[in-house]
Amino acid sequence: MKSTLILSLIMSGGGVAGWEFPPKTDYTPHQHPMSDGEEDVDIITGSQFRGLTTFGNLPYVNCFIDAEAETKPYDIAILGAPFDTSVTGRPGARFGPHGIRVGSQRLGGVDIFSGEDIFHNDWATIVDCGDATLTWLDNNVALRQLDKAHKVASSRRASNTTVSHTPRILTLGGDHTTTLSALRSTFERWGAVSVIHFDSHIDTWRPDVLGGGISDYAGVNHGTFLHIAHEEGLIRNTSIHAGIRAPLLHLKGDLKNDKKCGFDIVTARDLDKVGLDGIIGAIKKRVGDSMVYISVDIDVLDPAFAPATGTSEPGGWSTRELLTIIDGLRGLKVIGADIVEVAPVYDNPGETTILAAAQVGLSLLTLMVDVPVKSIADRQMEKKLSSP
Ligand SMILES: *[C@@H]1O[C@H](CO)[C@@H](O)[C@H](O)[C@H]1NC(C)=O
Ligand SMILES: *[C@@H]1O[C@H](CO)[C@@H](O)[C@H](O)[C@H]1NC(C)=O
Ligand SMILES: [Mn+2]
Repeated sequence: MKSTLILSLIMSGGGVAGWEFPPKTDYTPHQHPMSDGEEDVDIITGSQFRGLTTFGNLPYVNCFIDAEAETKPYDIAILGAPFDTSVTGRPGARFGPHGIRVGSQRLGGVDIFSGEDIFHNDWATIVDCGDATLTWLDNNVALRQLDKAHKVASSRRASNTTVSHTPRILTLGGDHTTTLSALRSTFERWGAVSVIHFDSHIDTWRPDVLGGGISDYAGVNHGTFLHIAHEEGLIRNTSIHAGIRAPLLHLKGDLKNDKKCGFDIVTARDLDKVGLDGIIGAIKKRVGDSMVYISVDIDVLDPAFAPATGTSEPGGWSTRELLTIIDGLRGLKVIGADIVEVAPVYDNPGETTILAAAQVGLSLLTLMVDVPVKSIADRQMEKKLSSP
């Protein structure tokens, strides 16, 4: 206990402006027995409710300040993207990162299904970078800020360089437009990847079909970002949507365009026909052994399980079904992921949506810890080392 305190004092004395969250690396949800002496009264460890609210009580690192990020390297980082001004339905997802962190406070311990304790794994340092600074007045500027936040956070030298030099990021949205910035960044680090897109909507609408009729500015939104990602060459034509059920704007045009963007579709009701293993199998078959980015729009869940979102569509999957499907994707090379469209103001007193979103986050982190992935930088470095 004492050594942790001293270490944190040394670390916070590095001349970095600003303030420091309490160290939480020794986090454990268990209560410790204490003796009567003042010396032994524990005010550092042993509570899931202490300190300020990071994802799963992970340590906070300001990944955007060089002096701080360079002294506290990480392999996987949580990054909040508080942005919701490109939505077609209810706003409110700018508070998603905060909500998901609140829902994550009791995460941790040994997973009863896998036997793993992901926050105490044997190689990866996982941290919470806090939120990117995003203006709420201009979407173009905000996306440029988010592009940069992703590029900077993923450019840091990783903690365990024997595994990879490139940290991976789990983003907490934000409306779904925020995924575009993540994909621009992953393209630089890993190249074009397959996208596994959990959503009730296809989100590949052409900007001139959805919003672009009004202005170019309006054409960049949470229903067109996957089309833009395709046009920018960021994603492979081995991508797949899962959980689709929302209406289309044009039956033939939308589906043809969706295929052109590289997507195949698993609908919400396919689950009734092929079962969970069938869905998992279809996703795995589609992406093959390519590198994947997993994007989870919380509206893939039925509104009964995730009322707190902007464009709810009845008839979706349950939380348990979604978790089983994501956990079934073990073995895939996940280079990044996100959970988006969580708008906590519509949640209920039981916090149904933010608890589900946090649990999905844990499953995504588990996929990332389970399978390390070599980045372009890693391959270049290996090449340099092997050539005389
Ligand atoms: C780095 O990862 C390797 C491979 O998983 C592991 O053996 C090693 O203990 C890790 N190093 C640290 C400092 O965690
Ligand atoms: C997918 O892309 C590859 C090259 O990246 C190309 O060879 C293939 O024809 C494409 N498939 C479809 C269906 O567009
Ligand atoms: Mn979406």
